[in-house]
Amino acid sequence: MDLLGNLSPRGQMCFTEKLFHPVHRKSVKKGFDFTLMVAGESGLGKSTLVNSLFLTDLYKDRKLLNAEERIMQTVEITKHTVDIEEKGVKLKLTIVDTPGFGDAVNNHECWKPVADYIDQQFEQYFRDESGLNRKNIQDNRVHCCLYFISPFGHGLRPLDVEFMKALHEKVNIVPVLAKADTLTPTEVKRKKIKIREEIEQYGIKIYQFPDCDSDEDEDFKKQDYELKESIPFAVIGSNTVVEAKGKRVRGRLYPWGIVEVENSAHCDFVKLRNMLVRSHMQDLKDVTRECHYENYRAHCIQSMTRMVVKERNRNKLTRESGTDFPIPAGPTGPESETEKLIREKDEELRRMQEMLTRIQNNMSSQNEAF
Ligand SMILES: Nc1nc2c(ncn2[C@@H]2O[C@H](COP(=O)(O)OP(=O)(O)O)[C@@H](O)[C@H]2O)c(=O)[nH]1
Ligand SMILES: [Mg+2]
Repeated sequence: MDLLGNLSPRGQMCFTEKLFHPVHRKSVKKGFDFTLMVAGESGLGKSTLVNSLFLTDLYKDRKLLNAEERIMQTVEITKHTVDIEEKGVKLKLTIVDTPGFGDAVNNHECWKPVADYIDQQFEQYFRDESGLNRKNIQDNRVHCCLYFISPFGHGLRPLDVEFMKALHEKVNIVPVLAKADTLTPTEVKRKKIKIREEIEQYGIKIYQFPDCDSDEDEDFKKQDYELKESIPFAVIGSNTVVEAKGKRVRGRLYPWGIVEVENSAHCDFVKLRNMLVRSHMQDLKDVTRECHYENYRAHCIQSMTRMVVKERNRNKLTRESGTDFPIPAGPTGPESETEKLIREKDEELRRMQEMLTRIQNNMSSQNEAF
């Protein structure tokens, strides 16, 4: 069920099997990597929540923006890494924050920098994977994106729909209902139902928890059902420790009482944390690799192949018609702008062809190994 448990949500190797698998034995020793992104409107408590989730002050050096900067601001992406330990297993967690979204007057395509960031990580991985040194690849692919929904609206806002739809094919989206302490339990319940209905209605593909087997015990089935019904997870964040019933807890102190972040009667914080770093971390990584990254890779290979074929045909045609370009810069004069462009294009084409050959070789050697 957890990082050291035996549950295999999508029917892959269970964890103990993985422990004896050479690759995974190495992972346990070395630790795991996981990249979590937070996105959503500014001021909904994203930075506070990631701090609460991993108990470190990631943002102690942050500077406040002046009015002018707020208006001009585009999405600014920051990355932090924390090392945490779950039952003796090391986890290197990278958090990608998208602080400014929704702050600017013009929010047109405000999801674009976030989508580009995710693509850039895929691109880097794709280059490394098809390159010569494939042994020590740094995996910066984003495994999960917590999308913050405002508790003050009536369900999803148009920007939420646009944002999630722009990302849902690239990353595992887990929606959260922000600042749940501003809502009564009945309101939380109603909002969750409405948001789930709207997600369905607008065709947003959020991360799907894998179904549990029919032969699982009743307790486990109940937990699984409750997890699915928690979507969007109602969360509360706090960076302060307060005293509640003689115990020091992470919470928010109000004139009428204390809201405890880690009290499951107050919000879904613990459920979310367990889901992320225990029960579903491996599945989130598997879906990233098998679905989102695979889509990206297939798309890349397709467009590269198309370009190579097109270029080959063009070269064939020019050769046949005998109107070949005088490409190389001769010793007689400097290279013209057009010649430079053609040369650069040819070089890129050559690199792509090499990359395609390497990918094909890798694929055939992998196939032979099985
Ligand atoms: N009521 C309430 N306020 C919160 C919560 N989390 C954060 N805040 C407050 O909301 C403000 C914005 O928080 P911040 O984490 O900077 O939001 P971000 O812009 O989404 O990163 C701060 O004043 C926080 O103290 C919460 O769960 N409930
Ligand atoms: Mg922030």
